[in-house]
Amino acid sequence: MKKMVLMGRSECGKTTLKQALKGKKIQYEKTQAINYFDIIIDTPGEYAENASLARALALYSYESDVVALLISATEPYSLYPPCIDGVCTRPVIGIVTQIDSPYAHTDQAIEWMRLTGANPIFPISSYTGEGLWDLLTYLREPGDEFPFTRKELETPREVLSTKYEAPEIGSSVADMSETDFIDINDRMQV
Ligand SMILES: Nc1nc2c(ncn2[C@@H]2O[C@H](COP(=O)(O)OP(=O)(O)OP(=O)(O)O)[C@@H](O)[C@H]2O)c(=O)[nH]1
Ligand SMILES: [Mg+2]
Repeated sequence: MKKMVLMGRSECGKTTLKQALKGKKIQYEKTQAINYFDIIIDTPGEYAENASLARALALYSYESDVVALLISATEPYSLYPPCIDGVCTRPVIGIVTQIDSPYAHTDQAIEWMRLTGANPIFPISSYTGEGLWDLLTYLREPGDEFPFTRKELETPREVLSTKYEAPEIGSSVADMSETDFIDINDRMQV
């Protein structure tokens, strides 16, 4: 599978997408640092929001095969300037997240993403699973076998916690290693 780095402002849904692509349940987890020991490199949104930290993102594009720019379909504006696909030496794809939200204006977000030069663009929902199979198929390399079927991937996830409905302090947090699916890394070669 192609190694992909996720970039985009805080709360656009990078970590949730990573959990959904790996077949896990959804549990809110603030990204504190870049995690690059994985087939999907997850970055904190602050790196995309702050000019000096953004330079670090450029370095992680070299660690990956594909750079994914994310924008939430609920965003009232776009963080990205036009034609930024040319600034890195990797293919740049666009991911429009949270298309299941009642506040989503997906067409507008796709248009903003198109202006960046990202291609192709995948509208997805990590909650419902919509669009995830197309994204995984894009990342697939010869010989890759997914540990779940399309139907399983597109089954709505159990959302254990969100940023706004966090578990109460003191209550136990679910063990994310206990999932219904096999982790995609179990069968993938990085
Ligand atoms: N409705 C809906 N909500 C989503 C979806 N994906 C993420 N969210 C919610 O959006 C909030 C932020 O998601 P995260 O995945 O933590 O966002 P992030 O981009 O990793 O944020 P940082 O780590 O701060 O950069 C959480 O409450 C998620 O549950 C989705 O597909 N649909
Ligand atoms: Mg995160």
